[in-house]
Amino acid sequence: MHPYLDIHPEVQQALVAGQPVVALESTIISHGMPYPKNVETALAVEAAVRDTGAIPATIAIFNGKCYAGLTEEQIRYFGQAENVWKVSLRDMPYVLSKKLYGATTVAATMRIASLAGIRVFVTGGIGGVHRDAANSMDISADLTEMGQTSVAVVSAGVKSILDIGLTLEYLETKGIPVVTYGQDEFPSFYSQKSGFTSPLRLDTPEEIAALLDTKWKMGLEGTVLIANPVPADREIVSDEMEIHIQIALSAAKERKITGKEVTPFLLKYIADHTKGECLEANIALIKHNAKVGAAIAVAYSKL
Ligand code: PSU
Ligand code: MN
Repeated sequence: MHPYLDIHPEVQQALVAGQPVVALESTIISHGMPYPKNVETALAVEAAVRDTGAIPATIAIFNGKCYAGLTEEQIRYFGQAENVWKVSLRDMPYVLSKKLYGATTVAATMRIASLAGIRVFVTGGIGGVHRDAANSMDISADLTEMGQTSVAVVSAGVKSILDIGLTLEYLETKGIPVVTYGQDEFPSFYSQKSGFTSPLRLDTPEEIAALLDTKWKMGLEGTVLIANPVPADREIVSDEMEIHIQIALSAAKERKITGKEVTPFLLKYIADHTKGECLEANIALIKHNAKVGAAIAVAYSKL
């Protein structure tokens, strides 16, 4: 076992037996959603993974170790504690060596999932190329990590707080296949539409599992981004979202928010100013992603 890794016994057992396991991130719990909805959602997402026949492994850092698989009590802690770091790759050595509490982003969760031998990871939204990145150079470490670590990422597409077009260009540069599940258009998190055609489309978990298997057997390291559109009855149309996003972006600029604070600030600002419908969409889409991701993990485990 890796000296900085602690795998939950149930997860370890599943991995040894070749059973499907789905990794889940913790930044969404500690920094992406308000309490108590964050804890309810994290537990519901784990349940959705189980219902679909896979074992969930929520990933976080504490006690100087990376944990793959948390207890309910630990998830509750991460949902309420004030002292939890948002940990991307850059923060990992500091938070580990100082034995602090760290909630892992997409990038850090992928790296830990990979160390543990987990091949499928489910989240809500990934980080990407920010609007105005030409000036701010704000490009999430999620994208560079996705170029090198071989863990599939299931998300609801790319949130339009980011520049979706530039994010798709960056994914292409990194050699990352982008597959939309069941439709031609790439989704934009709250909305099924984004105005961009998805580079690829597949309609079944089995076809996606075959793509993963082929990619990795070819020695093509890195992720496949699987974009799963938000359920139709929870969708918020892009024009309506754009108004909220513009206001949130101006607020961030006015308050001189920079670096790792940008994404959590925008997410919280939008959630606080939209009377809960964005939060409800967020919860619905991540549960939906959990089901699709678990079905992909099940199909992949049979290959
Ligand atoms: N987008 C969301 N919800 C989230 C995040 C992004 O819709 O919770 C979180 C994820 O953990 C993602 C991180 O990995 O924000 C990206 O942060 P940054 O942009 O600082 O790399
Ligand atoms: Mn950033």
